[in-house]
Amino acid sequence: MNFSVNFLRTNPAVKASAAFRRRGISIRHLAFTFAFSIALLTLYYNYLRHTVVPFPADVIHYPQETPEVWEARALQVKNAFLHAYHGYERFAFPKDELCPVSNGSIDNFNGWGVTAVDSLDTMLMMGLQPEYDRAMSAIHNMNFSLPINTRVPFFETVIRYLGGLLSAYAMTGDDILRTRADQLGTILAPAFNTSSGFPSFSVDTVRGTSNGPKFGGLAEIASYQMEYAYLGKITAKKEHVDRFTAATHNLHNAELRKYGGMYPMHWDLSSGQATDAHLSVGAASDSAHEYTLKQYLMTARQDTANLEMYLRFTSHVLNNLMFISPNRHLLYVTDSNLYRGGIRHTHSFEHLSCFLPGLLALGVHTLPLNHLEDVGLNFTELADDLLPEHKMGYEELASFNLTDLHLWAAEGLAQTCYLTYADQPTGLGPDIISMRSGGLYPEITWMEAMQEWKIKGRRGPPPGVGDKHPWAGDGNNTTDMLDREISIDRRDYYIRDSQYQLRPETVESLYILYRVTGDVKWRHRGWAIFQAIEREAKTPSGYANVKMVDTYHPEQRDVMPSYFLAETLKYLYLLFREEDIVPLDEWVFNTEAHPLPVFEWTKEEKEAYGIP
Ligand code: DMJ
Repeated sequence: MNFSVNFLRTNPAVKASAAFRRRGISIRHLAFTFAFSIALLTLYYNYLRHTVVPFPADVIHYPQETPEVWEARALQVKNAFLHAYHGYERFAFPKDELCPVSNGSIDNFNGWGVTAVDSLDTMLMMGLQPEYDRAMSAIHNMNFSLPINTRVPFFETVIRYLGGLLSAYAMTGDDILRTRADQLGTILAPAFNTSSGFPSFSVDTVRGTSNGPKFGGLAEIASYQMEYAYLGKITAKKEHVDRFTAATHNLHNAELRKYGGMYPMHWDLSSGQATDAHLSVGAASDSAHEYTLKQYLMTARQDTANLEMYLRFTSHVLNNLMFISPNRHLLYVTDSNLYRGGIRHTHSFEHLSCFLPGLLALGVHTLPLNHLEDVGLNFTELADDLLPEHKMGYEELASFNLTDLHLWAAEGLAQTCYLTYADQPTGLGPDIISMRSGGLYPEITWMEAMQEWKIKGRRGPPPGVGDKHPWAGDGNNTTDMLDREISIDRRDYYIRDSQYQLRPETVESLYILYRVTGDVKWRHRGWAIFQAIEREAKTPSGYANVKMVDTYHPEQRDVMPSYFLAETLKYLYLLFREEDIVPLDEWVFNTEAHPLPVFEWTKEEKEAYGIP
């Protein structure tokens, strides 16, 4: 009893309640005040906050270096390539990839020496004749033999090997490269033995049979059109041409009404229709979207079906998958999926998605986005067979100058890709981050912010586009967990996968943006990334994936993917070269950075192959 009395006397809640009562404040008053505050907060976060916030830019000075400085930087990239390739030759060739920490090797892509084949055109661009000649002697002896029951992954083999052979052929006209490409394209063809004509995951090249699940990821079933089209062109073989025309036909006729005109991630290889509603430009989807524009450009802008697909996919992304982060107003692209009858966004932002800004910039450079009637299209009519909300989205996009809009999207996204590197103590970018959005944080789509920016008189740069400094209060040098959490919170994202995998997508976009805009800031950002690679990823024999980019002195992983030589170093080299040695109007990069030449089908070819 005594205990209860004492408890009531000393309990702070009871004391506070008595004090309130003495002042004439009832529980109802308190409840009302509480509810009113919650309502105000909700209003603030969901409406006022993003209607009153402007989207200011930081003032950042990018020095105008002399051409000699940039050429010297290109030379440093060439030396990095030589370091990596010589390490591969010394410790791994003729196996697929070098293990750059242990000086071992690994056969992870059929064991045909993928690093050598993937590197051919980079060597040609860099003028590395001795290395090229040594690689070519292996290609002369290559017969693609394998033990029975080996599964050859179709997608990776096409983009790395076939793309590498075709690109080197385009640059040299050397017949042996065409012969090897033809042989490879032919032994991979059983992959197409599905009812839909979309390729299966892998091929047993000895038995001539296809393998793999009944369902395929979008990127894997729809990223070979460029390679097979060019292979058909240079071999004059209808069977190769048929592969890419079937893909275009399948994709163009797929039922996309409920997906807003964008291709979802998973497909049934029998019916040729999508099996989920997961919309993404990241892993398992990326290059299929990329090939819509690139196939159109490579075949001299004749293939309107691919142009339509590109415009539908980018329109859906601009309207529905791009968001602005709450504090720093970072522009990013994420995924959506159906969840309990509604649409949910993950707010993940993948390094793999960082190809998108480059693709958008390439579209700006090559397409008459504001005069699509010149290429026989009407922009808003592209949404005629979509749902009314999607049609409205097209009309909103059309209320802007489309060229400006696509370029702003490209610039804002590329800046965020770069900042995910610059924000880290290593200067290297994580593989996946999660943006703060939803819940207490407002979920602001980019187009909502753009409409508001327009209504308010277009003051300052468009949302997410103005220059931004890297995150200074990175919280990494504090052991106080709360400080760290607060800092990360204000940074607007946390890191979900902290590995830097030597991937190319960010520097690829920096390179294309530099060529399209001529703005040196893209070069400076690329230079910062190259220096970080030299500092953190270099090993005595090559370059290695880096484990935790958000820590000081991270460990390295014993992996050097062939795409580091085929793509990452190539794009950095091209970014710093003064001379534009791969003009974007004459060459189109496949998804593994192998440039293929723009070509036109002749009248006879069109008739023979049934190309419209
Ligand atoms: C590369 O092999 C290709 O760019 C592919 O399309 C996806 N990503 C890897 C590198 O990140």
